[in-house]
Amino acid sequence: MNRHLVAIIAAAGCVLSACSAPEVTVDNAWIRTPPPGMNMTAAYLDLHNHTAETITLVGAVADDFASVTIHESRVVDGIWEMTPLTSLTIDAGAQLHFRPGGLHLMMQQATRSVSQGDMTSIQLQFADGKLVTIPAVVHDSAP
Ligand SMILES: [Cu+2]
Repeated sequence: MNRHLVAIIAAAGCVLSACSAPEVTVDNAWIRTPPPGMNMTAAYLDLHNHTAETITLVGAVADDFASVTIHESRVVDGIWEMTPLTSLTIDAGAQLHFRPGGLHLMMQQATRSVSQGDMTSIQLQFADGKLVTIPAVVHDSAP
């Protein structure tokens, strides 16, 4: 077998197994159906940093919302408040869970109406320039 062919087979195997390269994965992404008459809502997901380095989430964009910001809900003096975050670091090997009542992506300025079962797309932006595009399904309540 010539060297060229070996290289091609190795490359093909790499595609099939995703090279098992360390990467950032996003699972269980969903967007809550915007309340009637509202053009904003929140998105939730699980983010897993499989790499050996700390990564920093710096923002996101979405197909169906003109504005996406990282928010954290917390209770301040007995009142629920949402704090915008400019970035979020995820340690090597760590997971972050965006959940109702905690971290979420604030989705504002909807550019089309979405409803239960619709698929939409979110693109996460990291400080190193990495972009991770994920599908998100629209649900009336937490799936
Ligand atoms: Cu919010």
